[in-house]
Amino acid sequence: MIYKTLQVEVVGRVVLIRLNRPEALNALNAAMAEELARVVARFEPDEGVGCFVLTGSDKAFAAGADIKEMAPRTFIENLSEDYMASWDSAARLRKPVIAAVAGFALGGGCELAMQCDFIIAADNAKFGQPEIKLGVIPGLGATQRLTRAVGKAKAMELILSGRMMGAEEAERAGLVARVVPLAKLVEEAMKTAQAIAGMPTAALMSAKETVGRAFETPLAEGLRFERRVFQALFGTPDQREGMSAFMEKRTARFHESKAAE
Ligand code: DAK
Repeated sequence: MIYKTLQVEVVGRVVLIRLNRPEALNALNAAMAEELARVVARFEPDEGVGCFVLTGSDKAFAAGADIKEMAPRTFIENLSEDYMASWDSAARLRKPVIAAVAGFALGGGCELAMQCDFIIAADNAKFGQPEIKLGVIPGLGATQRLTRAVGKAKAMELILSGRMMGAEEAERAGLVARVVPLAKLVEEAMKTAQAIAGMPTAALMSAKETVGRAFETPLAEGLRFERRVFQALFGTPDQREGMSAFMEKRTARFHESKAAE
């Protein structure tokens, strides 16, 4: 498939998606939302795919929603078209997705990274929610996801001031899983993604869904859900294979002949 705003590459069991609008620092526009949705629809059901990596360029993961496209919009248009609602492809992925962030991740760009399961950041990454400077507020999840990730004090400070924070601060605050040198960002993210993609698919998808429940349910309900999913995984061949391999002191064979075409 040919994409105008993305570059897509399948490496082993990992789909590497690069946002590719260098002229606008990867600002998120309608065409990109539509193409990302197509990539997800194409690869998510593929048994040969175990993990996704979403990245940008060395200068920008994404500098936010496309301000030039957004500026003339009216309230009625936003309401009737449910503006930006189609930017939920990464959040809807049921297989793991890693954001590999270098440079600017601002506004909708930071929110897109937060839709992923975790963020690996280059040492030059800068995260921020500058919408306040444009007379609006975050609209793609930051008031909720950033607050859950870094706590109320830091989320309020970032959203109310529009200040950017660097990679080290973002890691200390819990927004970022790991910081790596810029030159190694994609290599490290791909290495992590290949390791994840080698795990048994049903367990991966179950683990992702169950951790996600921690943000949506009371503790007792989340623990009950976790226990039921744990119990159910004993109905999968991968549980037999994983535990047998351990006892036989050999490497488990989970995905033979299932690499994405
Ligand atoms: N949109 C469009 N073009 C952008 C852009 C953006 N967000 N960011 C950068 N560009 C363009 C610049 O206009 C420039 O284009 P030319 O002028 O060369 O044609 C080119 O990219 C290079 O940018 P700069 O020359 O500005 O580069 P610098 O290195 O000097 O500065 C910067 C980099 C990232 C600090 C600066 O570009 C900047 O401040 N960019 C805007 C950052 C920003 O405010 N982002 C937040 C956007 S608001 C919603 C959900 C979500 C959203 C909205 C609604 N609903 C559910 C309703 C999301 C909103 C946002 O993200």
